[in-house]
Amino acid sequence: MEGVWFQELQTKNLSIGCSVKEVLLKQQTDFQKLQVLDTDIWGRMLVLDGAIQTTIEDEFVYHEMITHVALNTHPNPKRTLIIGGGDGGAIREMIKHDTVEKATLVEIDKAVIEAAKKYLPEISVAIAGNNPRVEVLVEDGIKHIKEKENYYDIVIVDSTDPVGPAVGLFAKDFYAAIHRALKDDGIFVAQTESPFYNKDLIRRVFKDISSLFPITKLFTANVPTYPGGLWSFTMGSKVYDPEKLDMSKLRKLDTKYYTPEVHKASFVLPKFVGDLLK
Ligand code: AG3
Repeated sequence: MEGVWFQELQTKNLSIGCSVKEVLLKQQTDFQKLQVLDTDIWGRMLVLDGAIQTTIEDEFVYHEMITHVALNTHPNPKRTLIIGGGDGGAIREMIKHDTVEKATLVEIDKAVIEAAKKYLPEISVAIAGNNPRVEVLVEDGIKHIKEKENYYDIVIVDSTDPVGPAVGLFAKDFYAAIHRALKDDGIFVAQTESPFYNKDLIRRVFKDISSLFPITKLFTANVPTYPGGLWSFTMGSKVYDPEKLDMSKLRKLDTKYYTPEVHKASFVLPKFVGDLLK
């Protein structure tokens, strides 16, 4: 191993590493430790509290899947919200849907937004310009959601891991507040970590969301830079079933990972993942 390497300790006993060309930013924000590294294998990479959040090479998988599965399940999503996601990747995907009139991003850490604008322009493109359909708020997502009722068509939680500042974003009372903030046919999606290394979390979150939403489903995608590679998302929907759609009617989108077939297939779970939900 030569030169400078970055290493994320993914679990107590496992790490993932890559060689680093350049350290672009290293900063302690009011909320977390923030790094932007230029890596040989994945290009520029955003790291928060030591955990890889997104990289230029593989960001499309996560950002397309956390948004399009929900938005394409809704026939007419107009008012949409992302909690977290200060890098801008999810909202960039969201506004690919022409139905969306106002897409709001609520990020608690302004420094993440600023770092993304400066070092990850491909990802932050939608929050960097003055797009009239995009609203960026620097505030606590939990507080924001508690103030809304019967308001959003879609709520997406694009959080960090369930440690430190993000713990409250995996709590049942937060999910209940999201349920209230959604319209009668609203849809909610949260990133819910690795089926290999976060089994208890996935079980617990699925149970909590099922107790609130009549239709609760888990879907997966492959993100090479996240622990285990296989990543989970949990959806709560009040009316629309993401598996009972006329696939030929889905909105056509310019994407690299998401297709109507991938939408459908993402709900087909490996047995050990399906078993977590029983
Ligand atoms: N949010 C989920 C990142 C989780 C990765 N965990 C880890 N590397 N230990 C990503 C934010 C991208 N918008």
